[in-house]
Amino acid sequence: MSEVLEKISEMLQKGKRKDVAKLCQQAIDEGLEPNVVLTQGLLAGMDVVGAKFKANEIFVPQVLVSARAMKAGSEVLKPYLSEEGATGRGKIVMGTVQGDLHDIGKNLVIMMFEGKGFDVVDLGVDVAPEKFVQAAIDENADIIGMSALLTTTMPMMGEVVKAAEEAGIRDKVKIMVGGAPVTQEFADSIGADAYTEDAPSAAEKAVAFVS
Ligand code: B1M
Repeated sequence: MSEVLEKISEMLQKGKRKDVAKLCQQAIDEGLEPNVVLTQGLLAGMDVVGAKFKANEIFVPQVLVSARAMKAGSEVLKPYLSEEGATGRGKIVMGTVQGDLHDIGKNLVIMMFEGKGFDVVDLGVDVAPEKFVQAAIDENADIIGMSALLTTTMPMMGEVVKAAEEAGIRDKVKIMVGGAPVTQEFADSIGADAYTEDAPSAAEKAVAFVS
């Protein structure tokens, strides 16, 4: 692997926000693909952070500084991940489900949606089912996108599907779900229209829905 990618991963693990941002720009300037910088630099570092967190080798404060470094790096990559001139593809309301505060994946997915020319309304984290549905109505959205990182909050995705049915908008919006613990099987069980494993495939799927 390229040295700069290893360095990005390492600095992300250490939570060195400014270094991560600088190295991401350096990687781009060296001609590396933005997607490669994202997956093999930033996300590779975040994987290590996740494994250490699980093993109780690091704790919430360290994870938070790494999360901030991830954000700083993503911001640098954002313009390079966008497709030139892509606009007006459709509208997406997107958020992390109720009870869940993880937003790194959500933000990445939003970045990819925007890169494909979608207009995205970011509802933030800890979003109640009614809020997703009301926003979809108010914004006349084509798609509701949800992210969940906790096994305990995944069921809220099913509540959003139910709320959309009750509000009479289920046939007007596509519902997309994702996040580390979410699976295709789970998405099928709650009646979502799509599950995708990562942010780029979420954006591809969204394009397919509005095409
Ligand atoms: Co949390 N956390 N966390 N955490 N955290 C996990 C999720 C955990 C797996 C860690 C572990 O134990 N190994 C574990 C969950 C266990 C479980 O549910 N079974 C966990 C826990 C337990 C907790 C707390 C309860 C810890 C505590 O307080 N004791 C707490 C819960 C707070 C809450 O939400 N109520 C908590 C808190 C936190 C921090 C605040 C410290 C921080 C979040 C900071 C932030 O988001 N701003 C944090 C982090 C960073 C993690 C890990 C380490 C990394 C998550 C991440 O950002 N990954 C995580 C470990 C892990 O996942 N391996 C962990 C990178 C991100 C890009 O991936 O979000 O999966 P992800 O997104 C991917 C895909 O999933 C997909 O695209 C992205 C990549 O392309 N995707 C979609 C995401 N959304 C999509 C939507 C789509 C399509 C694709 O369509 C719409």
